[in-house]
Amino acid sequence: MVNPARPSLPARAVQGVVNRSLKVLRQGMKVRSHLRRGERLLHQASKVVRHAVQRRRQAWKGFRYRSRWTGWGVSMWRASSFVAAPLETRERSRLAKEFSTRVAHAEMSRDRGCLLLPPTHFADMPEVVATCQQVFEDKGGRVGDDNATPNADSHLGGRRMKGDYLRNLLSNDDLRRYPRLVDFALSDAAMGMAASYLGTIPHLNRVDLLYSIARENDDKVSSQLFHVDPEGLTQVKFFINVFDVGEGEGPFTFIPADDTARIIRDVNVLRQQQGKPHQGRYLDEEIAAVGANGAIVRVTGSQGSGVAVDTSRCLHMGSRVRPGSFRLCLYIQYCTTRERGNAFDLDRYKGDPVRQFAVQHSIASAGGEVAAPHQNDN
Ligand SMILES: O=C(O)CCC(=O)C(=O)O
Repeated sequence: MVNPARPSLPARAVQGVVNRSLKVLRQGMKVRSHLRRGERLLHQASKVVRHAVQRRRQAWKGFRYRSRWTGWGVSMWRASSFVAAPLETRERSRLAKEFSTRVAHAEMSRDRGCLLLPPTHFADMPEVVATCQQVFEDKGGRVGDDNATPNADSHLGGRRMKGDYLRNLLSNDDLRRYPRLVDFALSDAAMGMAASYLGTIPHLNRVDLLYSIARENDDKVSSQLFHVDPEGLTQVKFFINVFDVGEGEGPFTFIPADDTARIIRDVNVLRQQQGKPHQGRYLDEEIAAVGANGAIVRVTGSQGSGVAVDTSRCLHMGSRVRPGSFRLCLYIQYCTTRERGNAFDLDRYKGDPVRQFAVQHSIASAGGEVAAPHQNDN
């Protein structure tokens, strides 16, 4: 007898297949939602890790920055660099003493952290300036080009910095093509000044041509605002004007080290009173608010004029170029710490212990982008 309530065999078979398919589908959906949840969790976890790393980096940067202005911080950073390479550190400072007493050079003021350089300061400056001008022309730069705006001057290459108002024109290959510029950076008169001030044979970190043009906007960004550089406790940079520089060309502008120490202290107090957070850039209004406008020095002057300045200790800014103008600076950086910079031709200075010390670590950065945090938005 056939049970009328019971479905037929084929119907039951179809039902079974449908039920099993639905079960597989439900399980599939469950797995998918688990996967989705897993993906979300992974995304959240990586966000947390990224933020933690970023916060740590920020805190470390803040600590490094603030500790430099305290007595204990200076001692700590000095000790740590000695511990990292005790023999090399000792040999560098021994050699610096011997070198800077042997060669003729001018002295940067230790208190002020700077020395203004008239165009006649270095005997070989006319030749150095002529080389810089030649390189500029070879790269497509036009002297007397009053259309040097970000759009009109796109014929000039170089690494563009943030805001597109400042470019580094020279590559490592350029420096090999024009060895005169590195030779000048390592000359007795230039290196002697840096070694004597820093008390060590420094690392020659960068030799470049800084090309500054007007920004389309009038607001000030990045290195157009006062700041101190993050590399080491102390360093020396040369900014040499390759063409005449007046106010319109956005001169390199700085505040000597003793005034800087006071200004940073006063602005930090002011910020605390106003409940503002710490930041590495100092606004013109803040400098004015602590009565420091009188301490500002603008490096205007004819071609070949410039400054040797400790940008780790002196607040500085520049490149506030007015429309229709541009500025070209020979830029040389000597560091007491190992930084990412140019890769120089080591063979050229073989057998000369002072120059060898200055360039020996530079090759480690071959092929990499140079670090220029001070010219970026940090
Ligand atoms: O553009 C300038 O003159 C300033 C550059 C600067 O801040 C730097 O190289 O440290």
